[in-house]
Amino acid sequence: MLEERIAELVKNRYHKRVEEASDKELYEVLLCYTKEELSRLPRIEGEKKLYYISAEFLIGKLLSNNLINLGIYEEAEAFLKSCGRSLCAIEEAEPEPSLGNGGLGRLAACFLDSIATLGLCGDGIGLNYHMGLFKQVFEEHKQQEYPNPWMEEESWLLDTGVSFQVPFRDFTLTSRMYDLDVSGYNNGRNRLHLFDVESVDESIIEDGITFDKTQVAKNLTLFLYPDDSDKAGNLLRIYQQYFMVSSAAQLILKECKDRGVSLRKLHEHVAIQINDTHPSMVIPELIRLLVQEQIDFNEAVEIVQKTCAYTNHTILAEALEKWPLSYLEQVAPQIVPIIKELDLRMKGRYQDPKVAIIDDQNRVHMAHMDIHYGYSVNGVAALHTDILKHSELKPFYDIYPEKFNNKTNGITFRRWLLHCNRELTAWIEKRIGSGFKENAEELEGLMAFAGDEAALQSLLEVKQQKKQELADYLEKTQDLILDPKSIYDIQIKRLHEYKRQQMNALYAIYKYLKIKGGEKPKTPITMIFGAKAAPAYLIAKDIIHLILCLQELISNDPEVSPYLKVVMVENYNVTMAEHLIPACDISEQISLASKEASGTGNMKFMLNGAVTLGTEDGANVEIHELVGDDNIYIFGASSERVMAHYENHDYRAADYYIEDEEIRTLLNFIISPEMMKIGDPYHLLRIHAELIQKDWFMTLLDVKEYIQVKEKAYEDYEERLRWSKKMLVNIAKAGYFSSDRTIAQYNQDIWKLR
Ligand code: GL4
Repeated sequence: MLEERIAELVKNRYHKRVEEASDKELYEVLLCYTKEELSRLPRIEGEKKLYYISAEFLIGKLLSNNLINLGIYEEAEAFLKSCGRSLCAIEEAEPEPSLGNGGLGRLAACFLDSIATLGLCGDGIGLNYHMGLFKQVFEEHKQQEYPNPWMEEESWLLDTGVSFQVPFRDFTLTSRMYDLDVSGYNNGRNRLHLFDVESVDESIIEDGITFDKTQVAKNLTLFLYPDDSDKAGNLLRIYQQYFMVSSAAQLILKECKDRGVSLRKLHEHVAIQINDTHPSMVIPELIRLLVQEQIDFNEAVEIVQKTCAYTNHTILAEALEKWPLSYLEQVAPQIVPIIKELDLRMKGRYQDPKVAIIDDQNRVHMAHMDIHYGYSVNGVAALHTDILKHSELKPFYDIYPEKFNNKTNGITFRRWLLHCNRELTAWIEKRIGSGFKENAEELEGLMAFAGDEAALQSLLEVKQQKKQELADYLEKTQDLILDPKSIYDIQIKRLHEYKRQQMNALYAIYKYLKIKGGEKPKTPITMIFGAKAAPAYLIAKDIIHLILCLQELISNDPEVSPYLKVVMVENYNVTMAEHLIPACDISEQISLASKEASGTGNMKFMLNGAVTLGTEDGANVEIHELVGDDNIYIFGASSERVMAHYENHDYRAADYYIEDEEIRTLLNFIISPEMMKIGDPYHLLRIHAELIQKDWFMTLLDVKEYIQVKEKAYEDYEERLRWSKKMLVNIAKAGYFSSDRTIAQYNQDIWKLR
């Protein structure tokens, strides 16, 4: 069936045999075939339906993922192989939809996979950005940004023909709904609805990724907003958000009507998850639409309150959206009186200005609206939820303790193990059978092999193979040469000061100087970075510059380069992560404690047998608890200590610089003659000054312990079988971080879908 249909499609479309078609042609045929198969899956139905609204769905490439979930990957691979073709090579032809910035967007994609896999009736709702997150190119050791289109003539999108009128102050736009089928693993399907405007005009893109921000009808869905944790407020963002939630609210009410559900009982048939505050305007918008449906205002508020649940993903102040009321008035004045009324009601009840929706500067605190007018508030890891309850959102927790709950993040094992690491999957299957594919907790069964030398030895061989594959891939795609015999130490994530790539760069300087001084590591070290910086985040771009200069300096130094290599991969994205993670030995999770809400890369690495080097932050805390002290490298100041420093304003980076000679040496190397020759003095001087004078995320507080603990990890790496046991324990304990577990908990505690 599969064989005949694929051969037929190749023949009809290209008048060729499978053997003769190009990889691109075969990709298009597989796309078409897979879409047909997806459409045959039953839609998941239910009395109650979840709508997961998110401004980002970082879905990544979809072909393999769908083939796996449909249960036909092996068959397709074998057939193609029999024609002399490689499914991996064909996959390369698929463009990656990068419709998200980082963890938050990727989490939404993992969740959709798990919702369908668990057979829960739930669709995603977002925006159909024409350009995914910008394409990153390095020019003169600096990041440059270019547009990143992903929609080709043929894509996974299905035009539903469904459309809605979205009223703005100065004009009305028609939204059009495009769908992606979301397959569950051996289960039915849900959908991701992506709304678009027909009038979008890609020709208004000027130099790089700049465009006329005022032409809203032409730019509304043109770009994904390229900021992750620091989101500068602006009107376009509000246009996007209102467009998304108005379309969402109209769709939800339409589907209820189609199902014959009384809107007065909306909450019995619908749960809406608000993913961070980007979709928060769905609250006033739904109230507005319910009132239009002749429902009394008070009742509308109550209905919405029982329908909406909010997830917080960060405590970074700059990421907590606060829109000036005047901006909202300019974009969607119809929801302003509703927001004002919601605010007044709460001001009547609670005098504490910290819980006001509209503050004394007339800014609307979106999260506050979500908490007052939703029924659930969750954080994304145990530590993060504790910080929300007892510090960031304490005044709210005091009012509504029952609304607060934790949902530690998770990842889909279909993509982050079965797809990206087939060798490890086979290794596991050989030892504990295939049950772990349905029930991730079964990975625990691997603990029985912790003392099995043959198993540990072959686990090392799997890792070695993945390291070789990464080296081949990077050589082919980026002209980078890696030594597969070296330790792969990897830090991949968005570039942000709180994630502290700069601290890792200081380690590179430390090691460089040691090697120069004659202390050579037993096993060579490869430090791999991958990160995009928000285009307007200058210090983050300086850190990229620093890393790229170190890369060049070290690779041109014959004394050092056999022992140390620094590489920064260009345009880090989901596809690149799928190559890097299986090959990793040491996973860098070194954020300043309290700042990384959860992290999800940490989970992907662990699942693939990397050992974490990290702070007690986000989900690292839970990883530490699960694997125990022997199987993780922990360092750094505690979140309590860090928060106390912020509270007391008593962290002074300059003191460390002045008092500690070693720290001074490392920092001053940034502006040494050899670095200044390679790099741009303006940027190197700026990052140097920043680290001494501000260092807002306390690099210098932790850097020495970091170096010490990292050295210990490298030393332990030498004992190969003992190291392999650490790898095994990490894999065995990773089951908890399956997004299937996370979603089951969301459903049990929040959505209650069945
Ligand atoms: C983030 C957090 O920074 C990250 O720790 C978390 O894992 C992710 C998903 O919950 O959400 N918050 C924002 S904003 N961007 C993220 O990636």
